[in-house]
Amino acid sequence: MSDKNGVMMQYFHWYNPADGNLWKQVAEQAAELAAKGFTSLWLPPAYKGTGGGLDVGYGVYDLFDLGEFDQKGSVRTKYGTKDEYIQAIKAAHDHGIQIYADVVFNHRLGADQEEVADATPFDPNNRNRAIGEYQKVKVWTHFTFPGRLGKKPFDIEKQYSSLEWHWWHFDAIDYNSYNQGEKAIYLLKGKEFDRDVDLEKGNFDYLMGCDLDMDQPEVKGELKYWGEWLMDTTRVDGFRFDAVKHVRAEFFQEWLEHTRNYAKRDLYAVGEYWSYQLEALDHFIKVTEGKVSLFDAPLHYNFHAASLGGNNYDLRQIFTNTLVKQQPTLAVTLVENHDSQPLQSLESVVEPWFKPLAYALILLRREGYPCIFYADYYGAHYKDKGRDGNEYEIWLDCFKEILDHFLFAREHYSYGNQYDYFDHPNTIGWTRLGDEAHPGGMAVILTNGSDGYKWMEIGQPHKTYKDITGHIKETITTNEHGWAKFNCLGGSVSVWIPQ
Ligand SMILES: [Ca+2]
Ligand SMILES: [Ca+2]
Ligand SMILES: [Ca+2]
Repeated sequence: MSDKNGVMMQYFHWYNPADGNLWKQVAEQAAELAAKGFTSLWLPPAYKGTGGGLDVGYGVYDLFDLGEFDQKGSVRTKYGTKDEYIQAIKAAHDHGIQIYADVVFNHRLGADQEEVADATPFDPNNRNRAIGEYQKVKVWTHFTFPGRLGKKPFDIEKQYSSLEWHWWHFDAIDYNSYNQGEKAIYLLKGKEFDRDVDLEKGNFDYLMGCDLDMDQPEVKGELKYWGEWLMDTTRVDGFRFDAVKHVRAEFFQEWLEHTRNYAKRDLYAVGEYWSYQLEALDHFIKVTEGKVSLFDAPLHYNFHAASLGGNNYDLRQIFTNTLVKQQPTLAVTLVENHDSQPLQSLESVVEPWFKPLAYALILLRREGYPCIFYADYYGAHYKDKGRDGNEYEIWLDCFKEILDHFLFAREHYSYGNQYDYFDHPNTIGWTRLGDEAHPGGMAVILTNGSDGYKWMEIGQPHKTYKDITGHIKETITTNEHGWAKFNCLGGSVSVWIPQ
C-alpha cells in the first residue's frame, strides 16, 4: 500500500441480483471508486458453486471454473464469466485499485457421483463424541467435473487440472444415503478432524459439505497448484480467506508463502475468523505468525450492541476487547458484512442511526484497515425467508453521501498524531493533527445522546473549520493554542476539516 490511507470495499452483498453483471459493474465503476478514495475491492468467490449461476459463491464446486464451463446448469457464475472477471481486475488495476479474491478452502459441495466408504458417525453438537459404529456409508464425495473437458476429439484431458476429488480427500460429510434421516457428521476412514481450529462444538473443523482434509498431500498439492494457476490467470493482489476458524490455521500461512513465492509479489491476506472471542483471534494470529490479518468481528459486535443500546451504551467502551485495539496493524475493521446483514446466518445488524458513527470510528482513526460494505454504500432492497419461515422484505439505507464525505476526510486529513477524548459515556471525540504532506488537521465528535460538544486540541491556532457532514452549518475557529469547542448534533457525528 502507498502512503495514502487505504480503504477496502466488500464489493457485494448476499442479495446482489443473480444477473451475471457484477464483474461488468466493477469495470464500469472502477474510475469513480478510485476517485472517491477506495484503494481495494474484496470481490466475491469467482468460481463455480453448486448453485451454478445463482450461487453466492460459498457453495464451492470447482475452483478451476471461473465462469468458463457449462457446469451446474450455467457457464457464468452469479457475477459473470471468466473473461469479465479478468477484465474487471484489469480495469481496477488501471485505476490503481487492488483486487482481493475470496478463497474458500474449507469445503466442497455438489459432488457428481456417490461413493461407498467407511465412516464413524459423530454428534453434530460435540465432534468428540461418536454416536454409532464404524460402518459402510454412501456419500456424495466424487467430483469428476464433467464439464471441464478440453475440446474434443483430440483433447480429452480435463483443462487446468486432472485431479478428481474422492472421499479420501475429505475428513467428513454430513449425509449418508444409507441412513438418510440420521443427523450425524461422518468421519471418514483413517481421518481425524483438523487441529488448530475453533473449539466450538468440541472441534469446529466441520462446517458443511465435504470437509477438506488439510493433512492429505494431494489436497495440499492441489490447492497450492490452484494458487499458482490463479496468479497466472487473474493477477489478483491478495486474498480474503473464508471460514478460517474451520481450517487448520497453519495451512493459510503455508499456502500464502507458496503463492507469494510463486508470484514474486507481496500478496495481502485477510481471514474471516468470525468469533467475538479475542483470544481465539489471537491464537490464529500467533499460529499464522502475523502473516494474515483478520476482520475485527468483536468490533462489529460492539457496534451492534451500541446501536441497540442507544444512550445507555458507554461509548468509551466502543473499542474494548476489539482486535483493532489489541493488534491495530492486523485488524480489518468493518461495520457490516454479507453474513451479518438482515436474514443472513450471523444476522447482527448495526441499526441505521448508528452506521455513520460506526463508519467514522473505522474510517477516520489511525488504527485498522477499514472495509465498507457494498449494501451500506449503495443501499439494498430484497426479500427472503427469515428464521421463522416467513418472508420479509428488507430495505437497507444508502449511506453513500456521508461515506463519500468520510472518504474525502480520510484521504486528505486523517494523518499524523491522534488525540483521543474518550471522556464521556455519551460523547466521544478525537483529533488528527495532520502531517507535512497532509496539513490542516481534523476533529471528529460523535454522540449517542443529545447535542454534544467537547474542547479538543487540533494543533492549529486561529484556524477555521467546517463540518464536512453538513449537519452543522456554522464554522468553528480555534483559539491561539489550537483548541476549540467542537460540537455535534444528538445521535450523530460531525467531522471538522479546514474551511
Ligand atoms: Ca474444515
Ligand atoms: Ca478438515
Ligand atoms: Ca484431517
